[in-house]
Amino acid sequence: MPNDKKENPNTGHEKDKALTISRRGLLGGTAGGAALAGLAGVGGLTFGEGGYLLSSAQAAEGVEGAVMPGQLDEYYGFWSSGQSGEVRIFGVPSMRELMRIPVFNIDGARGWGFTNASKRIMTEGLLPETKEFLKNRGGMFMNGDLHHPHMSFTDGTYDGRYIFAQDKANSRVCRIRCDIMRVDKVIEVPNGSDMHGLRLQRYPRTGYVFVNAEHRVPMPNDGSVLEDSSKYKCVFTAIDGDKMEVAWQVLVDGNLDNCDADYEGKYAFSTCYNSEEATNLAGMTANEQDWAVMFDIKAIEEGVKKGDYKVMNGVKVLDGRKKANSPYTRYVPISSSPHGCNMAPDGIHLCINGKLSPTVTVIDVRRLPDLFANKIKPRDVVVAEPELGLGPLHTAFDGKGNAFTTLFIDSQVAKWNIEKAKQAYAGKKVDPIIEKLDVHYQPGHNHTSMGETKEADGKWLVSLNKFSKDRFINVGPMKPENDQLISISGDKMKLVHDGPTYAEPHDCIIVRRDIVNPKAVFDRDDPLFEVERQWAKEDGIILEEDAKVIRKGPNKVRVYMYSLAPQFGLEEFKVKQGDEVTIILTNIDEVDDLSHGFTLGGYGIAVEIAPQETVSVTFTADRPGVHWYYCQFFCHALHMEMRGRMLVEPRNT
Ligand code: RUQ
Ligand code: CUA
Repeated sequence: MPNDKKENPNTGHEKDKALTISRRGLLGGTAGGAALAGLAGVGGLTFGEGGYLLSSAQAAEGVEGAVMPGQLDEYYGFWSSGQSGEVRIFGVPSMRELMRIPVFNIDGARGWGFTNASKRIMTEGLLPETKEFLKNRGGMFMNGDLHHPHMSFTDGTYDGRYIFAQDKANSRVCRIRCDIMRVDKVIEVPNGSDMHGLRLQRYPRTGYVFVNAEHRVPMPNDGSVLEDSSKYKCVFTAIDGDKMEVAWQVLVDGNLDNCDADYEGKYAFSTCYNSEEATNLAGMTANEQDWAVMFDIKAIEEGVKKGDYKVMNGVKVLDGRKKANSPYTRYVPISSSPHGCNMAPDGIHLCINGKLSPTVTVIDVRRLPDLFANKIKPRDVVVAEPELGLGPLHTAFDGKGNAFTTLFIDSQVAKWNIEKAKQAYAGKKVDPIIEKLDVHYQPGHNHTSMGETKEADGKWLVSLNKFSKDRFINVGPMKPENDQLISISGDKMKLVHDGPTYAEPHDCIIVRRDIVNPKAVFDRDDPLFEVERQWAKEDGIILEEDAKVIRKGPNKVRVYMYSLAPQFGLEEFKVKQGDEVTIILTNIDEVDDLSHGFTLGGYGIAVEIAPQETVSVTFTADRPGVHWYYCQFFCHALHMEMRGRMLVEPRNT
């Protein structure tokens, strides 16, 4: 029964016991600390040396790396946010949410979806027909469904350049620059519907961004087909991550779900359900077996070179369907409806998570050349298939030969050993399962520190749980998800932290902090504001010094100003009713953390201007009168005074 409440030692009265410890005990320094040692590890509340109450971290006994207030985390976590459409930056192991990166959403705090740069980024990569569709809808999608954020690789490990993620709702893929933690590219992927699984080429570098169209749609999707399922198609897409253009697509049978790639740059893989190619639930789950699709990257590149493709919507599409008998794909039968697809850091073992089957199927990717050469049968690539529990969705790795699989229905994580699972598959009497730990509740993805790289370090495991139920005080019918942090460095898994999250992290990555080195202030020549630099050049303006209104025509003005705490370059300016006004703002403060904002009252406009950044925003001044603009980020003792007036003069006076 899903959603059953689990009896767990980490909940309930144990916590209350911790709460009844007297304040004197807390203040009692070492003695108190020693007295409390017996309680350590029993709940979210534990005590560090000197009796500090550690509410935000894993101070449980024996767990290294407690993060005290003022201390910095060892890892960056990049969390998806599902329907919220953004990427969130967490500190791990403290599990503190540090920042949000707006991506497919509109963010009124930051001006994402308001500034000219963000509007350009969100729209320029859309397909022509989508642009047409959005014409009378504000020109932009207002929502997204971001599931899978992953960092670019070089030679099998994270390189700190980019994060790529997809949007299932409107079939897009974005790229985030890690040097400034902003999106710089968004493209819509043609010929497929609802981009879901996304993983990256690991070797020699990223390279390709692999993304799966989840839902099969008629091709062409012009409204003439509903019932004829033979016209419904599904594509696997490779995007060139440097150019942010689709490199090629491969037609496949079934519904693609999740994907991954090997450590040698030779193969990519996808789980696939709905081999029935049905359009309703009963149909989709009718077959006992679905499959995982293996893609031969080199063969596909050869095929592209030889011209073995059709161009559809400007993209080269190769035929990798079963009946095409192509050199591009092989279909490995897997029990009905596999979901997660996770490559182990050993570069050998690919784990296909059963979802409706209690098993994880382990494929040895070294056997793939023989499979593609037709020397062995598809199932011959399987080297283990341990039965772990109900609802295996995703698997993470510690880099020491162990795997951690989420069991959605059992509300558990199962730790198991890959080598032992292989022995059991070969007929030996060994149990590959090492330990199971309750999580709260219904885990989807999980992820280990550096776990999808060759530098997997086996320290932390995050379980992204879909339900929180009784873990927090009731906040109404809609409750947060619950992300739990588990220490995996010892012999036993140890749950050390609950982290409530807003809708809805699906996937996350945990990256060593030395790999990620964002800037504290912008470089003045950042490409993000190249357009504004061009305008300034054209208008003879020095962005860092000038505060001026430049009339560009009878109905068009550009207003240049800088911001320097606690003042804008212009305390007032005049425009005419009906003018198209572009305000170009440059924050000349150079101090770390000194962002300003520009909110224009009654005009629905708000933007953020980070130190040394230039942003612009364009609107029509169709409301006459005096309109105050003010800085909405508290920046100075005189922050409230950081404001000015826009006078919009009526047109016919
Ligand atoms: S999927 S809960 Cu959207 Cu990554 Cu598996
Ligand atoms: Cu600038 Cu507040």
